[in-house]
Amino acid sequence: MTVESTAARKPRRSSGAGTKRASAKKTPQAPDEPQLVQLLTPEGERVTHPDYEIDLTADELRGLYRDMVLTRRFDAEATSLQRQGELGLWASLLGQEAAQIGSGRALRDDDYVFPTYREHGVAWCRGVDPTNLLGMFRGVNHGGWDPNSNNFHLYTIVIGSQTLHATGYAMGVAKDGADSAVIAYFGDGASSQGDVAESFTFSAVYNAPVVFFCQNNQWAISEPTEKQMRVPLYQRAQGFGFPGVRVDGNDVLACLAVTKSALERARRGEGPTLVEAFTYRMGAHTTTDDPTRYRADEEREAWKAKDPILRVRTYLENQGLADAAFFEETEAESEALGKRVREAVRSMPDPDTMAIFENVYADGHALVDEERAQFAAYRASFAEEGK
Ligand SMILES: Cc1ncc(C[n+]2csc(CCOP(=O)(O)OP(=O)(O)O)c2C)c(N)n1
Ligand SMILES: [Mg+2]
Repeated sequence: MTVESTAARKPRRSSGAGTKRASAKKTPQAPDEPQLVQLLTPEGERVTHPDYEIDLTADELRGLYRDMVLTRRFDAEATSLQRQGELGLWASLLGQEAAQIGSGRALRDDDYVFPTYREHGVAWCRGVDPTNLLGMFRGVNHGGWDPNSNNFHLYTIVIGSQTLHATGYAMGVAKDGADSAVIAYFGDGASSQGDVAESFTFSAVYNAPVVFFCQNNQWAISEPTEKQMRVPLYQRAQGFGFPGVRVDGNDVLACLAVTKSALERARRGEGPTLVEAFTYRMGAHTTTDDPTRYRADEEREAWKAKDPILRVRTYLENQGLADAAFFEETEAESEALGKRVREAVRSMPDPDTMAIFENVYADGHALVDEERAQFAAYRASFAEEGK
């Protein structure tokens, strides 16, 4: 069944700098709101779709639930660690668990992922140890994992640029004659970047095996989607000559089914697909942001009713696919994960301050040498002052 989007429409931002709170005015549902693919309703009811079906075992369903719970717990721990001064910054994925776990679990080991900075759930699916995600946010390294060990590229902060990396990589995959696929994650805000438009063009004309997975979480920091687009995001693909589909980004089953289908299309050599996962950023943009300054509490509340984890739990319970012991075990496991992450972050050693100059160029560079010497002299000046 294809259902009408029930997304709450954002109230317009109130004008005037320094306005404390956006008005709570609710805009009624637009009649031409595009349709989205859904397989599990917010009430935990299983529905069907003519183009996307998925048949999962009870074990697999419980696995998706567990993935989402553990990812959410990890994310909450990281937010707390930032508040305690253990991390410099954190970008929470709260609310986007289904989009990330659904798409992440659709991937094969030999597929390659190009994430942004918020893809903690996808990293989890790739087998990247969650503690490795935190080094960069603590400022002790530039990315704590080897991208090629898990086919999961380093987090990319430069908005949209990873879509070009993914496109180039996918063109290489096709030239190698491999049947693996590539997935690029990006946000609604990123979709306005020239890099994204360029990667759409190149991937279309070169038939690159890439899936563009856009998590439309409704906000790009304080900019709402009305400031990014005049047509629904997934429809942009049409102008580039490849299909676009909007999926309920809070429905892990639909995200899994739609991403699988897009990846298979890429493997068959039929080129790129744009998947728009319609979801919501429940938290702040990052820990430096205060969303109460630009969005209404009512909007967040409306999305809370579409929680991605709760609907799976309801489904598992109603269908008798999981018992109380399973939920207790998952809870205990998530507490243990929180503890492990906490301890790992606190015991991360400080890097040598001179290490920042290493690995800038493979063969070194005179300018970097000069900067290294300057910085060494600067540091030494403190020691001299202290004498
Ligand atoms: C090229 C570039 N411009 C601006 C920024 C600053 N910036 C960081 S996050 C962000 C918003 C991104 O929004 P979206 O793509 O919707 O992703 P989300 O954070 O919502 O997941 C911006 C503008 C940046 N990092 N890179
Ligand atoms: Mg966004």
